[in-house]
Formats: sequence, structure tokens, C-alpha cells
Amino acid sequence: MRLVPAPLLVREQAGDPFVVTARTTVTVTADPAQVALGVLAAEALSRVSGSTVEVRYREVAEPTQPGDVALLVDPTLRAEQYRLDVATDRVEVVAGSPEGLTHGLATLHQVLRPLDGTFAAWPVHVEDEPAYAWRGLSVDVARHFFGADDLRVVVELMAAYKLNVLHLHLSDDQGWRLAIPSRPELTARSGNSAVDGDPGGFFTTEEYEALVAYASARGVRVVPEIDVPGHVNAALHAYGELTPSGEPTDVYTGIEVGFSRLHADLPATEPFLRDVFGDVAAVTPGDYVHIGGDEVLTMEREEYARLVAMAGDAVRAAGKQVVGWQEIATVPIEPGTVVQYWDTRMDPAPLVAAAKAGARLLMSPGSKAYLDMKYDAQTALGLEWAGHIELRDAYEWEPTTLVPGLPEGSVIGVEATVWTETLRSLDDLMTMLLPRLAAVAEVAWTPRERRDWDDFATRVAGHGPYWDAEGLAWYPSPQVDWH
Ligand code: TNX
Repeated sequence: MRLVPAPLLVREQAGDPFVVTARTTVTVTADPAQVALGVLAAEALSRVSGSTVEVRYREVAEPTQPGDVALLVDPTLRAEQYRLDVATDRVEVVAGSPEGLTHGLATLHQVLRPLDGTFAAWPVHVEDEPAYAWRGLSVDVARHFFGADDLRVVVELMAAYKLNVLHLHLSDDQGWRLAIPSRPELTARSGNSAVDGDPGGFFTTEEYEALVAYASARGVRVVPEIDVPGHVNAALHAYGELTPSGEPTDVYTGIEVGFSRLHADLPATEPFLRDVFGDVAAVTPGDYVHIGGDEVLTMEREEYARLVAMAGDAVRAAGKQVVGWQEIATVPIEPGTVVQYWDTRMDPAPLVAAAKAGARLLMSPGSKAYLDMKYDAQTALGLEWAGHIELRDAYEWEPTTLVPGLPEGSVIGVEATVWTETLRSLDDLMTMLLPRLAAVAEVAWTPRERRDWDDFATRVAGHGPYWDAEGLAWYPSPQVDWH
């Protein structure tokens, strides 16, 4: 059985396979989250098997029956903990919450295979739970725009590998990608530009909320990022009041970083931050909003500190918790702030100090988890500043010891990123994500003791046909025998 990420415990059982037929029924209790999941599960089973699988309501105390794919919530389990039991006559997925059920269903999906014109799963008992609560993928929709159709494909892929946070980089020098009702010029003037003069685009409030709901139904939370105080040319192009001259800047379609900035002393700056983060928080059901904070190369530390504090205050005033890139650890931040490690070239001392002072760390090391890096010198797409990242590089690293001296328990998660300076289409994006996203997902889910490269390489080899069946582009890494 080729499960990725590797579960904590897998016990194969004797017996004939469970076969999906027109009599297979997904059963759920009346909890709306379970009903929604039941419908998705039935749709997925119908799609793979060609039989119409229906959903049936089941009393909480009612025993499961032959033919059932039963979804059960057991409050004695932790939220993301799940159990999957495939027997010859029924399937039971038990979890601590609907989120946990999405993981059990993802595992069920991986154990199903084609059999005699339908789909079947061999009897198995799985017990499982993630190592980290935050298992993310950050997608840069600012350099090139990826719309809701593309991101729904990304969400499906994330859910298949039990990733639960979609971090969207919604603004940068080249474009602004989310409508902000209090600041309409952001998308009106900066929504349609992109790198190289390629077509841009942006999310209306309604499109964005629909995407957030789509992700949520699949166990994926969206964390929006508005990058300040650098990476702001799109904002300066839309609102001249944010520049010292009062004049809007020109559109920027190159791929340099570090040149644009907000100004702490301009009277328009703080109201801008309040309005933008307030409106972003209003379309964010989750707890977190990302303020960026990276690569501000033209500012003294003191002004940078003031702007990071202003952005953080705006996020907290809107009722959300703050996430920022590694650089924010060089200035005072509130305890509990989530700091995202990325630049393996930078002195890690401020990060370690911030963690000791109560910051929570999200690990996105450029040399391992930056999936916009080329696989090797021959890769047509991607960048190389953090080196080449072959599949094995993306797999073989340990989040807690990568940076020496981190206090126990300070790492809350792992996040892959994909920046899109060179990526224009969903195929481009997928070619960089697959197979490496599966590797980072296993680093995020499976504890170190159970991770093994050779074993992973054997398991992931079974996923190529699944990606092909889904029509996803992928890179056939020579490190795996894809047969
Ligand atoms: C660094 S990662 C950046 C991005 C680039 C990326 C390209 C980070 C916080 N900043 O602006 O797109 O490298 O790999």
C-alpha cells in the first residue's frame, strides 16, 4: 500500500476486498460539516468507480451496516486524529473532528484501486495523526495570477496529501490580487498587471469567499498575505498618497525585489494598513493573517520596526493573529507571533532569540521547501537562488533541528512555497509542485522516526498514475523508479 504521507500505523488484514458498487452508501450524522463531507466522499467514490454512490443519514448511536462507508466523529480522539477500517463488507472512518475525517477519506482514496471495472480496497486498519498542526503551501498569485479554478485544483491536491493551510501571497510589486472594498483602486489600477506584462487578474470578494469555503470543506484553511512594508509597488501605483512625492509609481513587471517601500511618517500609511488588514480579516474565517515583512532593503531598522508594529496592530485590531516572514524577528514582536523561516543564507540568531521569547515558528527553508527552485540545472522553469532542490532534498530534512538552538516545541509547522516569477500556467505550477509537494507533506505529517527516503521513493512511485489520471503535469524525478 503506497500511502503518502506515511501513517503512524498501517496493519493489512486478511479477507476479500471492499468493492465499491451502486449499493455502497456513505453514511453520516446530521452535523452539517459531516453531511458536506459525506456528499464530497460520495461524489469522489462515484467518480472513481462509475457507480452512483449515495449519502444516507444515520442516527449517532446506530451501528454501521454492510455496504456503508461510515463517517463517525469520536470526541475522545484529537481533532486531526483518525482511524480507517476497511473490511470486506464496510468501511469506517473515525476521527476527532470533520477535519480529521478529511484525512481518513484521503487515506481511503489512496488505498482504493481499480478492480474489474470498479474500485476496491483491501482490508486494512490505519491509525494516524499529524506531527504538526500547520502543514501549508504558500502560492504566489501576485507575480503571475492564478485564479479560483486553478486554486481549486491546488486545494484538491493539498487535501490528498493532508496539507491544511493554503497561504496566498496576494500582493507584491507586480500586482494586487484581492478586492479591498475600502480601497477600490488597489485592484482597479493594479489588479491586471503581472510579470513580463502577462495578463493579471484578481479575486472579487465573492470569488475569494467561495474559494475559502471550497477549501474549508476539504479541510484546508486559507491564510491571506498582504506583503508590507516592502513588495508594495502595486499599492504605490494605486495610491500616490503612499509615496513621499504624492505621485503614484509606475507599473512594475520585472522580477527584482527589495526596492519598494511604505513610509512610516506619511499620514496616509497607517490608515491604509488599518483599512487593508481590516477588509482582509473580514473575509478570513481562520485565525491568521500574514503581513509579509520580507526583503525590505531600503529602510533603517527603526522605521521597519514601526511599520511591522503598525501592520501587526492592524491585524490584531481586526481580531486575527499575526504571521510574518523571518525578517520580522529582527524587531520587537508580540509573543505568539508566527514567524516563517525561509532564508537559509540569513543569520538565524534573531529567529532563535524570537523563538525563545515566545514566537512560534513555521519552517519553509529555501533550500528544501521552496518549490520554485529548479530541480537541477536542466529544469526550464524556476529560480536558483537557494540552489537546486531534487525530490530527495525536499524530503530529507528535519524541521526541529534545521536551525540549531530552537527551543523545544517552538516549531508549529512546515510550509512549502511556490513563487511564480517564472510560472505562468497551472501546468508550470504543477511541474514544480509534483512530486516535491508530496515529500514536504510527509515531512510535515510523519514524525521523523517513521520517515525513510528509500521507503518514500517506493511509495511515491505509485502516485504518478494518480497525477496522470487527474491531468496534472509532474516532473519524473530520476531519483524514483516510476515504472
Ligand atoms: C524570496 S521568500 C522572496 C520572494 C521571491 C522568492 C523567489 C520571500 C519571503 N521573499 O519575494 O519570490 O524569493 O524564490
